[in-house]
Amino acid sequence: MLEKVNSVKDLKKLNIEDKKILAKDLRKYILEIVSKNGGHLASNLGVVELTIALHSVFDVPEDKIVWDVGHQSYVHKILTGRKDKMKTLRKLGGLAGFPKTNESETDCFNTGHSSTSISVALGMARARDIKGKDNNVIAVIGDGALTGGMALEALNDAGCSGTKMLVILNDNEMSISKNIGGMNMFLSKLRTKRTYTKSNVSLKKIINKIPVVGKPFVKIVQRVKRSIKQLIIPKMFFEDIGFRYLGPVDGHDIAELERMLKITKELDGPVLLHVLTKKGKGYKIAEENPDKYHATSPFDIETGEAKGKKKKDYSKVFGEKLINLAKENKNIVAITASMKDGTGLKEFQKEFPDRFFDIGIAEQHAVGLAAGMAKAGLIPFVPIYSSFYQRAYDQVIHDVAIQNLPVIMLVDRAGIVGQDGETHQGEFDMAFFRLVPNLIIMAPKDFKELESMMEFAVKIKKPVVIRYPRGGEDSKIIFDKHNDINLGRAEILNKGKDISIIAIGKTVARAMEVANKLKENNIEAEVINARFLKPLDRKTVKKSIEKTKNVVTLEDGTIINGLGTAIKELIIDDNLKDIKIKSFAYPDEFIKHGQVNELEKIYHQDEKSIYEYIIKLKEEEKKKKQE
Ligand SMILES: Cc1ncc(C[n+]2csc(CCOP(=O)(O)OP(=O)(O)O)c2C)c(N)n1
Repeated sequence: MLEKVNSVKDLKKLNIEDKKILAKDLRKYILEIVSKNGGHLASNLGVVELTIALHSVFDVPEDKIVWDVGHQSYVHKILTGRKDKMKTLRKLGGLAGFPKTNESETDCFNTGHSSTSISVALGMARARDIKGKDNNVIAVIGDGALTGGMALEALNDAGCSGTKMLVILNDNEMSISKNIGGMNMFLSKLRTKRTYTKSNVSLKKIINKIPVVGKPFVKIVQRVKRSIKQLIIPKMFFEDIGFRYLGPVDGHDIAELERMLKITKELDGPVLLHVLTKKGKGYKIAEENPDKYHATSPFDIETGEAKGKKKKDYSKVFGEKLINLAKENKNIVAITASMKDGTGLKEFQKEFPDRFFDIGIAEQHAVGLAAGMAKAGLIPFVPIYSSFYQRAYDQVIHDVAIQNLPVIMLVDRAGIVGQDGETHQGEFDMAFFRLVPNLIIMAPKDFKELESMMEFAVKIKKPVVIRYPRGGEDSKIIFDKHNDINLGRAEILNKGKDISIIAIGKTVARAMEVANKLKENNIEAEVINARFLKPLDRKTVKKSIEKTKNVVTLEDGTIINGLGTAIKELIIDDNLKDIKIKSFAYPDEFIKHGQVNELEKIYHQDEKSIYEYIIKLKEEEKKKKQE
């Protein structure tokens, strides 16, 4: 059936039985693609019927469908003319793993971070009204994403707006792992009321068909039903805040979904349709382990086993070290914003369930909560991915830094992350944290140094940021010496007189690789592991620069306001003369998806580019001297 469907136009011609076959084909195709390219599997398998129904009832691009997070948009992509291109999913130059307006006019908004869809959809609906148009606007949001503050702020606004819009709550009881929190408790009460709304809606339709008395009568009946509903479902939250609530509806029943969606089209004001889906639906291995297959690297379809061996990564090292530290110090607690697997906290939760807090997709709250805990004598560790720390920026400044509270902020997936693309690249954290007073900002060169930095962070009793990349130690360089961590002190890893290579975090290993290669050309590079972006070890850096007069800085982040900027400031502030400096960092732009090593090459951050720059520099220097 999938062969026949190249667009939503083709889809709309199918009957329900054909659509059921199409759903099967779509699942098979998604499985085939994701097992090869990696990507978000379970969420997409869960929304196959919902996406078919949406595109059967609504008309994109006139109608606007805003996919929250956007990780579940694969079916949408396939049905909107990108079927064949799916083979390029998440690859360099290929389709993105999230909606992109420049990919298709049916992607009405770029997403990637959670909980944005209701705000955006409300904005589009208000714009529609002001412009006198009549298109539909739909936000598709998961129960996990609904735990995010932005989604709740938007519900609050939309509910009283009177604006016609549809929020589809795709409820699979899962965030990445099991969903948590008060909203989840509330939803679980609604989930059990399966039959209620079905009869409610059909009754309304029947009454509506009665001539003359129909419309006024239906209003009275609805009022009565609303009060009955209040009795059956205690505190009917959505209706209380101004939404018309419909559901729950079986999210794998295409006919029922289409029927309900058609009804929502006829209703004015904000409507919430509660859809129950199963994460991983149709692929048993993912149904049984929806968290594991939420996002996956390439795997074998038969066994579900990952292709290629999973190497130890920084998140795991962090999680293991935290357990050790917590055994010695009862004040240590851990907070995650719905990412316990990704950030390496799964085992910590098992070991210290009372000192572990999964607080939903709520990065702002995570940092605010940590600040309160720190003020009251605890030592909170808060690992959040770099790009999601953007959410908690004010909390870091206002709740943590101003009060100089000992919150330990682990910036996971810092730097270029690869295939998730521009919304997920972690290139900005050094830039935005560096300008915050009181923060101590570090990045380890390897696993061992991460452990030492964590120990140091516990001792120093100040706000600390430790950033580390996605993945593990991916260099041939093995550091055998590990100096103690001292506040604001860098370490010199290689002495040299010809050029200073100052690096931080994962780029330190690259600096050593380059230095080793330069040795073969009789160029002696001094390699400095900065360790601290803030406070910078001005003394060590200055001494080296004054000696070599040539500086290269390396960092896995944006060119603006990172290590390179800090060194340039030092050169100017301290009036160092005749210095040549080149900063290797990412340009002032959003970095698209692709493998990390591919992107490093494109942006000239790889070993070869750095090596060649230095060789050229030294050749030019030589020429000048000879002249
Ligand atoms: C601000 C932010 N924090 C964390 C994430 C990582 N993340 C991606 S999907 C997801 C879970 C979403 O759950 P839900 O909305 O229920 O969708 P499902 O995958 O269950 O369909 C999380 C935590 C994110 N994308 N954005």
